[in-house]
Amino acid sequence: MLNSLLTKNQVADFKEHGYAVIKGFYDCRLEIEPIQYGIWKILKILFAKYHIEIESKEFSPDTFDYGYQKLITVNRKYGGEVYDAIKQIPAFMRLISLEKNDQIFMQLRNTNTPAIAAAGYGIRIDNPHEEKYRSLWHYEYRDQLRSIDGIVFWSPLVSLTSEMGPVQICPRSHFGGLRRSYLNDPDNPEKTGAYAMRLENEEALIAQYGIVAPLSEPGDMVLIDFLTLHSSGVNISERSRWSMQFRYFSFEDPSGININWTGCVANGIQLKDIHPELVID
Ligand SMILES: O=C(O)CCC(=O)C(=O)O
Ligand SMILES: [Fe+2]
Repeated sequence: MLNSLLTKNQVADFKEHGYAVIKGFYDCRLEIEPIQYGIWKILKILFAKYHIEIESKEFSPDTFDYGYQKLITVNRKYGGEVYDAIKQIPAFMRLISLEKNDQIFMQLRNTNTPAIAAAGYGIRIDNPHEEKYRSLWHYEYRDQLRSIDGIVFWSPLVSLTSEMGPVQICPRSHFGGLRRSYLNDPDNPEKTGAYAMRLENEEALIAQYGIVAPLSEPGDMVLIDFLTLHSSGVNISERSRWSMQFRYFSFEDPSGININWTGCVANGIQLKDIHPELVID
């Protein structure tokens, strides 16, 4: 028997729009703060390691990233070290595998075989005015594979403002199915690998569906269907946009069984090896 965590309306809303915002899904004090605290401690270690003078401040969930802007101003590479480290915080791994995530996935996909995409989880740090790692328009299956019936779980660690460039979503675009992409993006030569892929007819698709960019705060969760078009907004604020993402899919959908639930970038696999028909070279 499946527990129903979402209301009928929330389920219908997700199915109709290809995304949904669930307010207050996580308990900030019990489930989110330990992650923010873990980041705060890692930052302290790096400030000491690199002799960066930061006024010492008690931990507070609102300012857990205090000093991070200074750290990356000294050397942007230190930001990469933070990025690689923080996905290994135990409290983050616990959040990913909370039973209520399984339950919400089972309810939305009407399945009892949920899976968590291996290496498909992390904590993004979208720095102000930085283009290189910004995600261009994509649908998640293209970049993650595993199975078409997947869902992205996206949850912020800071209260988002529109200046921070919240994720942009094309409502109802999941009805359009699998779409083709160019491998390279001549407009963004600094982007490489999966970051460089560019959706075919991107401009026309965005015009067709329109864009929403829901604001959310710690504890909230944005669910995004694996076929829904979405991209990173542009962060024009003064603070980095810290957000967690992980992906669930089901073991029983034929699309996943057919490709042995293989991952894409995370498995060192290229989209064209699995779906040559989706790639324009
Ligand atoms: O947070 C972002 O800017 C992009 C997120 C995204 O594409 C995802 O979580 O799948
Ligand atoms: Fe995505």
